[in-house]
Amino acid sequence: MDPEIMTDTIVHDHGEDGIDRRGFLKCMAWAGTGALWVMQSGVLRSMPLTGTPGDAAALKGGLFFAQISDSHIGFSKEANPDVTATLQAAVDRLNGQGRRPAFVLHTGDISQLSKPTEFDTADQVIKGIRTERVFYVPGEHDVLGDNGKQYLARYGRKTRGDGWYSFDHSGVHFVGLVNVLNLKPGGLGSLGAEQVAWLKRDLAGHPASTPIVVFAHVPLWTVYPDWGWGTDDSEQALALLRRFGSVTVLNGHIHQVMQKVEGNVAFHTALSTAFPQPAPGTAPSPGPLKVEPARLRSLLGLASVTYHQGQHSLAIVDQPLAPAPAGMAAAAPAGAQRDSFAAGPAVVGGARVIRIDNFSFLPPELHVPKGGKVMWINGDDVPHLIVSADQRFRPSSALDTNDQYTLTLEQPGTYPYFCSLHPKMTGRIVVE
Ligand SMILES: [Cu+2]
Repeated sequence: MDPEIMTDTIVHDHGEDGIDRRGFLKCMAWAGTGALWVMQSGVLRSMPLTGTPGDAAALKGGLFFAQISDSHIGFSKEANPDVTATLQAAVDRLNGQGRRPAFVLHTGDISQLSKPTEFDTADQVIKGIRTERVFYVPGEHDVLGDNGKQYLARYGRKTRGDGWYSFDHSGVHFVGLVNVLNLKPGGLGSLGAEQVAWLKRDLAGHPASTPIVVFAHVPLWTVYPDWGWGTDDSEQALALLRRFGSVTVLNGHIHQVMQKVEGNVAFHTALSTAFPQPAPGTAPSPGPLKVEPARLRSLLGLASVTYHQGQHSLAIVDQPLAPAPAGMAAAAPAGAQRDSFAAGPAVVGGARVIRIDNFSFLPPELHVPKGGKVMWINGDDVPHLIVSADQRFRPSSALDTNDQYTLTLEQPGTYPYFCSLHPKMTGRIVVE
């Protein structure tokens, strides 16, 4: 392996915020071309997938499983009008690679709006994967409006608490965690004390030599807090994992490949099968990224993971649905300019309007007279859900694009609120 390539693609965390953006971008460029990542004794090594017999050998033998993420069935906006077709393409890619995965992990956002028909469609397509079993953890899109009840009934039978669980396969201990429920205003993803306590008990019986794979929807490392890409209490979980010699953390949510190694813990986030999102900080907000149609499938994909017993290593191969078209870079570009949604009328039907644009409430603080009407209008391509931070008004349902929620506030005072899907989004209403 070219030592220069190794140096370029190893990402170490030296910054206080846990981000090495330069390293990320290099990793992403590699991932788009298909790269083989090998974790050995806490060191992540990579090489481009060349299609040579050496690659085939690396994928042969041992435990082989796959990760699919963020299928968002039900999404139909410009960034990808047919997410069912691209999920199907991911299934075909998996079925076509000559080796059956022992099982598949789906790391959440199965659906766009938690609609039964969306879950049904996803199930239909995923049923086509030639594998023994599919294990799920929920994304925030899968628990809309019912705190995950429907998700649990469909995918969480025999799990604990809000849907966490563990299982063993080929000497590897797998732990599925839930970090999209009971989120706090201004915060990130959250595991909660009950789940962390369960994790402690779950790991207690395993010797440090057991390879551990943890999977959850929102990254369990701080990728980009401004966009909510992290988990508030992940450190408590990671503290329990540090004594193990080999820990691999698989996440979704951010719709792009990023990785980091910290001691014996290797973090890896997967591509989406639905749409890409901008690289951290390159756009006003996260959300579906529209790219040239010819490029879309090169930015979507899945991950295959191989573990060789006794070698103490997991190899992760990111597999885009298609190669990048010639002359086009594989890494996600900066977000395209959008029309500003914020410049609409301030009053609609007698209600004062709060516009939701690029994951922000505009204005962030709205003053209304006693008994005044307030209306939120969602201008984003993603759903948002308005919740009173102190339970003083009824939450909205999930607001899709252009949906509105109207409320009349009788009591004078300050009403802080937030989006329960993206708790970084906060605002307040002052009733005078
Ligand atoms: Cu939101």
